[in-house]
Amino acid sequence: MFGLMDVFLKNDPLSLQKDILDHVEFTVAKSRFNFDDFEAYHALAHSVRDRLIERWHDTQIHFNRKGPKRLYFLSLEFLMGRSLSNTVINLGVRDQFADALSQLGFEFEVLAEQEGDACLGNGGLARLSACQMDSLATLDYPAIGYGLRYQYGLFRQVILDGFQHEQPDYWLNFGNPWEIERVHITYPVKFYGTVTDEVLNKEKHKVWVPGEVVEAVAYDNPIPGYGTRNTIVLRLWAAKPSDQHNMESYNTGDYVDAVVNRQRAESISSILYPDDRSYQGKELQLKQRYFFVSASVQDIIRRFKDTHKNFNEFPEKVALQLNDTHPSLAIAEVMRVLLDEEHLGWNRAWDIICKIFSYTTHTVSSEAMEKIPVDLMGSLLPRHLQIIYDINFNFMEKLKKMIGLDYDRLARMSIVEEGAVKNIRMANLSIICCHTVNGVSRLHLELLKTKVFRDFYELWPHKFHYKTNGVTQRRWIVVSNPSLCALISKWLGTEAWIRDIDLLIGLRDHATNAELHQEWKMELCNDLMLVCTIGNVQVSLNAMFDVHTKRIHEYKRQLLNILGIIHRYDSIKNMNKNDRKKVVPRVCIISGKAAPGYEIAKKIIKLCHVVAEKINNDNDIGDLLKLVFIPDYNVSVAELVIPGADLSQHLSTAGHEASGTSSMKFLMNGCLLLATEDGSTIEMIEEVGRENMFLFGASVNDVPALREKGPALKVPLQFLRVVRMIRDGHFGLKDYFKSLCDKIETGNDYFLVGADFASYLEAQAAADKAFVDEDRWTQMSILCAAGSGKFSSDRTIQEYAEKTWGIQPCRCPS
Ligand code: 26V
Repeated sequence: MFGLMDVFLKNDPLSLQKDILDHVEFTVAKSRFNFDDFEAYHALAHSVRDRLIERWHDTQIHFNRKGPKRLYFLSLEFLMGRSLSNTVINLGVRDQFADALSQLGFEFEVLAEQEGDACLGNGGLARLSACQMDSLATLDYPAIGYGLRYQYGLFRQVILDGFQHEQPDYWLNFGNPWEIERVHITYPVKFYGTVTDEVLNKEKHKVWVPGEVVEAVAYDNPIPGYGTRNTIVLRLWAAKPSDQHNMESYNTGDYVDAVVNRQRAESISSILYPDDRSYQGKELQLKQRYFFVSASVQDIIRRFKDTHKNFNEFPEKVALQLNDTHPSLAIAEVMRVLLDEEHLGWNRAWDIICKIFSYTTHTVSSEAMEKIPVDLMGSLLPRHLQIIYDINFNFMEKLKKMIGLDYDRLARMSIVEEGAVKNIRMANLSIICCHTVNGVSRLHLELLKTKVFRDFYELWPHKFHYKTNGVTQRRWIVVSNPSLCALISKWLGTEAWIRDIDLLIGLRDHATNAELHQEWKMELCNDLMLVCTIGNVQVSLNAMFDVHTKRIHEYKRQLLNILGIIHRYDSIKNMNKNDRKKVVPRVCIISGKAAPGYEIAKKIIKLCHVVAEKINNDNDIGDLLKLVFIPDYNVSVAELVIPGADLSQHLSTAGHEASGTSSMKFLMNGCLLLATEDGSTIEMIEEVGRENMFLFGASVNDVPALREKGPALKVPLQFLRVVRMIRDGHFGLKDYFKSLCDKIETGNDYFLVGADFASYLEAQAAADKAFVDEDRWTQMSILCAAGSGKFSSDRTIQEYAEKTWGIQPCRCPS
């Protein structure tokens, strides 16, 4: 007999081998005497999943017994990447599985390569959600993540003749061993229809009679913590046709048409929108959001009602976090359920709303704030539109009493934007209804307070805070850079930093130690892996590996990097033999996707390719300079590139990057940063010291004045020269690149590429100089890793838990 908390599955080599072979035979349905790497990966993944499920059940039982306040993290995007290596490391069974596999004749790393990435998100915001889930689990917080189970993840980027093409990412093709389909956890989600007044127990109530109902099915993805038994869940919703609600069509219409129509329901969760700049007001996109929000809210309320008779305790048991405004319909949805289904009455429902929601914004500009056309909302979600109007009416009345009849300000702060097309401003709705609004770095909060949300900040200063982003050291050091992980543990004399990142600072004590320098340099030299993947381009191992990887955006200024590379190329060409001997060889790596409709970003990708073509084939340049574009940047590519980088670039025009998180991953891995003083970089300067970074460019306070200057702005001659080279067709396609060159023409250069060029080149020269002095470079690298502790998502999550969500750890006994 097993006791309740006994461990069910054993992790000795024989048990593991048997489990894997069982899964080969019965899950994958291949003979245990004959299976390939891919089949072995699936069997392995299922054996790991069994262990995850066991822990997750135990965690659920524990949470249910203790009944803590829970955090519900609502995000439309999660960029999880691969799961296998991360899971076995967090479960603490990596070596056991690797041994068991090697006795079966397989290599763990080879099987891990079989897994595809789960790319259910665009960029920074989505990867941040994934890091935060890891920290929530590791820190034992009772949390659940909610999202959408897209059938098509972010498009695959294919480069043909230097141009980006998009291909669908049908990632579920071969099955997904990391999810558990919950056929019995389903909720109906309503759309369209009309709202009527009905009298119930002598009270008037609104009744929403929908025009369409779609079923949401739960798919659970367990997320294990590290160094704890706690395993939480990311619950993703998939759409399927509703059996209960759409029967009528069979009686009236053509049977075959009716079935085909039913299938259309599934399209709601079929595709991730690939634009990370703007919401286009598309009906399907709004449907998707409400679908996810409604299913999540029903699930949350069902869980609460399992143990509570009324809603008095709701705010003590529930914290709802909105990851940007994308899930902000949840506010109107909770309000609707409390009013129309639970009959709580406006004041009581509103009181609850104001206590449970918090919101984090991930953008800096007001143009990027989401708006939903009133007409669209009124047709798809008629009851929600009424509720939002009521919230706005109450707010406006209150506001008039507070600020008087300042109509401009009232109009700016209204949830409803008047104009040719009336819109609902989702950020205003969120600020008005949430108890806390968080920015993602200190500078970001400053910009919110003084610019984008100024009116609201003046009204409610207490609502506005910031939690500087962080990333998980489990994935970004332990999983992706095992040799650095071992080195750090050796020198700190403990592995405890994997849960307690503050210990990393201990590396500072050894920053000048010759023995550590030796080992650290060896570690930095593991570029070899990277070189192998760079493929066709021959690169020198002595070169500086200079990496610039992120979504392609004008504000992220990949163009500045490419112009710098052209300048370097041009300078080398004009050098004599002796001077060339002093050049530090460089391998420049650029990687990132452009939104499919973002023309300028796509031109930047093509420019990168034509410049690479020219430089890499110029024998006169040889090893001194190479430029490589790695296609299809995703989490797995990042895991490969980040540990191998010597220098990484973060070039956003100051004031445009809310935080930036890739810089944190590079920093932890001892990679030096060449960066503008933007987003979280400002806080990095405080942690690692200005002298250990290569900083350049206009500061956020300089930017407006520089823009003001327009055509009078001074730009260096080198800048004019490299732009001229492109214009003159030095790299071909001069007509095609004309619009790109026009964008950085003096007077038109919104992102200040020309204004920052001279200072960019100086920072590059400083990096070259530091690289030649190996001891200095190594010391800087050690100090970067040592000072990176603040940028762990463990710190971020702890701050959110204590200051925003009011939740406590709830640790499952092991
Ligand atoms: C906007 C929209 C508009 C509606 C359609 C879907 C969508 C998706 C993304 C966005 C804005 C991009 C949000 C984002 O990823 N922001 C990044 O968030 C990071 C994490 O906080 C932060 O480090 C980056 O600076 C910020 O750009």
